[in-house]
Amino acid sequence: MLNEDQLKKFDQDGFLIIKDFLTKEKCQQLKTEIDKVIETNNFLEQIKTISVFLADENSTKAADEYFLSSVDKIRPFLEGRAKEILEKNDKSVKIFNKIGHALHALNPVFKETTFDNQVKEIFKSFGYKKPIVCQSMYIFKQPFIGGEVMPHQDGSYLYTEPLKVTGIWIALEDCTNENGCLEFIPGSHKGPLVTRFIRNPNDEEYNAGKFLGYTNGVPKFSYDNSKFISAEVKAGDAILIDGLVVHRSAPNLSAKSRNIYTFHVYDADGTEFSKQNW
Ligand SMILES: O=C(O)CCC(=O)C(=O)O
Repeated sequence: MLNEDQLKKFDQDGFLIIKDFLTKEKCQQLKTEIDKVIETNNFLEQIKTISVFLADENSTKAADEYFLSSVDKIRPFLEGRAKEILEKNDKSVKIFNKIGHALHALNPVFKETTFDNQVKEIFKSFGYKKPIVCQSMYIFKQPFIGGEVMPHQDGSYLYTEPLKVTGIWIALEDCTNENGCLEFIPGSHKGPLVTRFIRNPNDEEYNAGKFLGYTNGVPKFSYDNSKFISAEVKAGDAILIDGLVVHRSAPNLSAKSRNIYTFHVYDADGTEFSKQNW
């Protein structure tokens, strides 16, 4: 269970670091498992035939379809520079950006971590009565080419009415300013949800392939850069993330990867998961 000080800090900042959430051995086990997932699913071969290079701001019909249908699958997504690297046939550069979005449901090792007792205790502390895991991601932040994650609120993508969504983000490697640790605007969860990312309600546009869009513009441009603070953490530490707190991560230009596992949870008791969500 979270203690009173931790709950107070979470309420004040909108995020909370929990030291030593996983052992170093467990972190290694998850890293080894993701390598197995890539290998056994033949992802490196698969991506040569899938001409989908997902880039948030450059969404195409095929990329949207690939993304939308990944909700109940274990699927690779590529770094923005992957195409260029594949074309050069440079095997030394790792190109997976993330694997999503159902490791928690389909892979026994990730399932065990996600539904662990200490996770259940955290959601009890937050007063969740019927916690539901709605997505999970393994994010690599590869050396040199790891892409930025633009400033956002998770509630924009995983909206419930009323909003009750929390992310658990677990560092599997040391995360620093050099390799693109998370950055937050403390207290920003007290503010409103700035925009939502929804399925296009206009049938004509939807049928023409414009599947997704923001209700109030791309969040990237909505925040004051000077307000962000870094949350550097060690391998095994976790960060709890309120659905409204503004956070981001910079590109990784360093030689060290920044692997993490994250999943998001909402309370199905007393809230409704929006049908407009991706
Ligand atoms: O790992 C990152 O850089 C971003 C992850 C994130 O924004 C999230 O899990 O909500």
